[in-house]
Amino acid sequence: MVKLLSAGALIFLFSAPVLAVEYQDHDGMLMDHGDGHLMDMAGGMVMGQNASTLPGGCDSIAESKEITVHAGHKYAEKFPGRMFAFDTQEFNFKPCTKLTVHFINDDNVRHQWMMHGLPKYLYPKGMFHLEVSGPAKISGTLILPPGDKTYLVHCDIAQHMEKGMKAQLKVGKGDGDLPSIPGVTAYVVADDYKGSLPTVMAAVAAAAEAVPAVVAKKPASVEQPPKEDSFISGVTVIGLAIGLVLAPFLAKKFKGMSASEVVVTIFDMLRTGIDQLVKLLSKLVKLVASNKNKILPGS
Ligand SMILES: [Cu+2]
Repeated sequence: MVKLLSAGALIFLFSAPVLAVEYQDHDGMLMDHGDGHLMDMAGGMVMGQNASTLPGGCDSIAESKEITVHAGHKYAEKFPGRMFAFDTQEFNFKPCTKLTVHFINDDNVRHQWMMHGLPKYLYPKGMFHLEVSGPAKISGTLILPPGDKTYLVHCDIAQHMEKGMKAQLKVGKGDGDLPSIPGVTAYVVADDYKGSLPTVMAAVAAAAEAVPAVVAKKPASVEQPPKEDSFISGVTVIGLAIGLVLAPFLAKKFKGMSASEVVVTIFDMLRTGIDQLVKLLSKLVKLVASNKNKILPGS
């Protein structure tokens, strides 16, 4: 019983660190480099931080809001074909809102919460930007401009936006919707889900069956009486066997032909065989390529 208990305690002790994800908290570690640019040595970064300067057209801060946004692979699972996502794809705030974003990166790679289109006199390059290598938390504050406008929020790490890490933030009523926001607007480049996995597998199996039949024609053309060859590989044996089987058929076909006619016929058959093989293979490649997304889980 004591053994059992201690074993249980050991399992618990060893599993606890695995179960609990340690998030590195960058708030309080950041150094202010001026112009709203904060950084730390652990790779946390805030750009466009602005907690006090009112954008032109705002008489006062309309309201103060705090949001927590998660970023990670697991949030993309509900969007077929996507790899990364935020846990929220659409945000809406009143003009002149003071917004604090707590950004939590759940992945073990780098992610960003990058907002574009802000007034450049207040936000360098028109951006407000949180960035951190996960798993980690980082926070930043900005004051949203007045007016109805839709802002793009994305992760700018190569291919992360294209793979789904994209959202829109509407100030006021916004000014329309952005394309390819997962779950919100249609993808600009839509994935092809017409074929199902069983169809693809059946096609692959059929093609695989057809290929050896075509290949078999090649040994037929080099059909020769068995040679006194000391080196007999498996391929040689198979080739000879096929040749022997096809010999009567070829003998009939070549009956009455001159030697040159036989050679021409053999080359013709070879060419047809290779042509068919190439056609089949390209068909197979096209089929597999156009349906490769189907093999992803959850689709
Ligand atoms: Cu990312």
